[in-house]
Amino acid sequence: ASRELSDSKLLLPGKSLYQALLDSVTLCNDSVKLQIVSEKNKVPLLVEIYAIDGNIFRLKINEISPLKSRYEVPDVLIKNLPLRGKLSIAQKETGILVLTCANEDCKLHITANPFQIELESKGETVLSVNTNGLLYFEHLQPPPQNRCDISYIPQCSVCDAENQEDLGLWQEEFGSFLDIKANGPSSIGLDFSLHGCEHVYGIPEHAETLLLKNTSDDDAYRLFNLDVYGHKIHDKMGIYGSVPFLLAHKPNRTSGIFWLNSSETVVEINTKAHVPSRSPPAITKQRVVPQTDVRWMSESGIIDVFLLMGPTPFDIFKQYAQLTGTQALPPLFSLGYHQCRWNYEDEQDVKTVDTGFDEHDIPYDVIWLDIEHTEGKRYFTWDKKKFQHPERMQELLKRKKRKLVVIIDPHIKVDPMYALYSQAKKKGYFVKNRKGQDFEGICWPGSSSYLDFTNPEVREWYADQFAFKSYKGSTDILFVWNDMNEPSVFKGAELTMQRDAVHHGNWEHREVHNLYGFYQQMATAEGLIKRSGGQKRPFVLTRSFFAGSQKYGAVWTGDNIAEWSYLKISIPMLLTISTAGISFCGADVGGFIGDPEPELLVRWYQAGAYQPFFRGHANIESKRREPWLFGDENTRIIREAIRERYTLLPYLYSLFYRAHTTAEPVMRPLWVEFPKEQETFGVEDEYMLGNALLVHPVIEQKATTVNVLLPGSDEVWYDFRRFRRLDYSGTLKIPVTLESIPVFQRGGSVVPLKTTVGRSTEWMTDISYELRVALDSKDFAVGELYLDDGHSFQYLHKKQFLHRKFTFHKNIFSSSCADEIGQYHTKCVVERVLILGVQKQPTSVTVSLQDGKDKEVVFTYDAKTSMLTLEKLLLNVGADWEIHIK
Ligand code: NBV
Repeated sequence: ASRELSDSKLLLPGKSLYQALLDSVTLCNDSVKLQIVSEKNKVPLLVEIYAIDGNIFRLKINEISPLKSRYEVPDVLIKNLPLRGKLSIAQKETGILVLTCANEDCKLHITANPFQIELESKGETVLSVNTNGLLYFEHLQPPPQNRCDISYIPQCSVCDAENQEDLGLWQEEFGSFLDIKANGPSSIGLDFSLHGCEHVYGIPEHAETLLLKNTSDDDAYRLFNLDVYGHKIHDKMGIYGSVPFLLAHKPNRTSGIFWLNSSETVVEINTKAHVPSRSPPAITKQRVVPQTDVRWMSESGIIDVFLLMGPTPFDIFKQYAQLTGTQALPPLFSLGYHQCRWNYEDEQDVKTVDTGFDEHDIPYDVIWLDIEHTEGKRYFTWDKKKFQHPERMQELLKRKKRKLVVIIDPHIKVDPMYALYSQAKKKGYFVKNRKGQDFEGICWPGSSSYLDFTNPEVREWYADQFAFKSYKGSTDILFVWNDMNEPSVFKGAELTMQRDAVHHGNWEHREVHNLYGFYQQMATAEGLIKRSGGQKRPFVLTRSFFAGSQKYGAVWTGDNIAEWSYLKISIPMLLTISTAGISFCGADVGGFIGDPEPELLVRWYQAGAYQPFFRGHANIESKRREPWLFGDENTRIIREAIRERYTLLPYLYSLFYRAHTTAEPVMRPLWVEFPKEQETFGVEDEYMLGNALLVHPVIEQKATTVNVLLPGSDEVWYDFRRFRRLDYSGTLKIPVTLESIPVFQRGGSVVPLKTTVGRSTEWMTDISYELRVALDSKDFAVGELYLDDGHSFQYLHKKQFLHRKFTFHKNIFSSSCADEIGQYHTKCVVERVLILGVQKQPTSVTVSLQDGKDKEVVFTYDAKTSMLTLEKLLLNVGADWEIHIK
């Protein structure tokens, strides 16, 4: 961590140095402004408070007149945040100011000395700011005298000797690297107290537990995007991506803190847990109300923080999405299985692997090409020996209704003969070093320069590179993978770009570091949309990400290892990424580095089949591991897992539609669905897929049983495969074999499935549906199905989609329209309905259709499992109908 950040640790909790000048309060149209001043340096800061629609407050703190403007993160927030309207003064006395906002039962108490803010909602203090007095703000100062000696820094006119003695604050050494800070020390920090909370989550990306840990005796969580090959587990140093969003939960409220800053950030957590007290608290002075204090510190920028008031977990997801956007709706194919390795060697290899899937009757949608497919790691090109006819190869895949993904990294080989390089060079599109020359670092192609994606003009130009006429050999089934975009710079300090490199607008790299990958994925996604004339949804996988990356595609967890512990940690990692707004996420199935033993590989496929992004991937040094290479039995079990994934696609796609429209994470921690059940708060070995399925992947070697927590005392759960009703809630020991994927359906839900699978998603368009109805204790169930053409934007522009609702109530199972606006014609039918939890054998089952006609339905009833099966239904999936059970 940078020196300021570690120095600031010396600031221990205490009385804040800052005082609010309540006389300076001004009420504006959309905000309240006031000044605060530090006792120590007397530099006044401007505080702005905004109330944003949907129970969100924004707090901005900046210098009133900085020497230069300080970086404010652009392009992450959705444009035109809906402001809730005026905040008004409810009370103003000496030293205290109370603000209320229209329509909401919210109050802000601002104390002058020390400066603190307390947020109250419906009479409850939810969160307070600067309670530990840790607000700090290094205001910009003129460079010290002796620094003027450095030849390329323009001679400074004003030098404030007093505060400028320490040249070390203006430059730092990292091994052989010298980081010269153009603006000098500029770090910021603030603390928050979350009242009543001892469970906090979020701030990916770390290979860490779901619940954030106390950092008092350990490292703070660091948010700094880095390429960490085989990253360690339980390490807080920070890996490829970062989302500075933290969620806090207690049984009656979820709240959130979104710290909008893209420079290196560290987060300290201090949880004071609930201490049960035998005597009244006043006597024992024991803490009966838990609290978590969170302290954020960033290397530079301004304090710009959003306080999300919930109160439910789903309100928090909506509020966060209101700020940063929702998950892009993925093209359907990208929810299928992806086959990747570094590298599929040549056209013949691609063809053989592709055929292998058919020969072994395993569905898959996409084959991937890693860096070796290019001419000397020049992206947008093909190795002419290995890939002589890329178009022909894609034509072949297209005929099989499959796709190709190729890797495109952000570093560009320094080679005047490489058109992309020479053009970018001429146009000045590379990041510069502090001397104003193109920054050069070592990466795969050798000496490389890095495109400055923070520049909108560069993004536009880059997007144009994906046009079919520019990107030779690309076709409309080719999609993209952005790797190494932390950015990774071999031999760089911490394997990344120097912080004093310079971007568009003269901003130093330190300011924008965590945004680099975000911008590359944005430009790539725009390129893919553009090349299709705005018609087709893109698919872009990125390794580095930031808040808002969900708008541009998918992320994966990078270079994990083929070991059981990495399979295990992938679950909390994906849950954390999901709750931070990025639903489309996955981990390399099998583990990227090393060679998984067959049992581990099988278990990883089973886990991956029930996770949002499902890709097998392997390192260049790893042995080949296509799913059929481990003997018939393992092939059969892997085939089953992948096929299960494909039958589940209607449910998964519907979940993605929900993530896209209402910001509900696809993969969710148990506590999100059971916010009042304390025993769920720390669960990270199982999760909910939507609100209907509980998944507990087997992640232990040679497991013969798993302990599954089935939460909720009035919930009913069913074994998803064996249909058995589990009249039990609490922890259940379930026997497992190598074939088992413990999945449970929640009573009260309807899960839409396909009755069989095809060779890829596109082969499955006309395959009929099965509806899996699981009754709750009141014999009720509800669920939905979303469908559209699977690849275009017509669902948006022309409302070409179907959104159906299925309800089981009073022995009638009905299909109705969930959204009248959507129109989509399909011949596809519901063929089978399985109803789980039917207490007695019906005497008759009839179906009534829209035309008023009734028809008998053939049914079977299994008393042992209480399952009613209705078959050969042939009910159009877009039509209204009712099935009466008597
Ligand atoms: O492009 C090669 C690999 C890629 O396969 C992997 O998925 C990335 O995470 N890439 C990293 C660079 C090399 C890693 C040693």
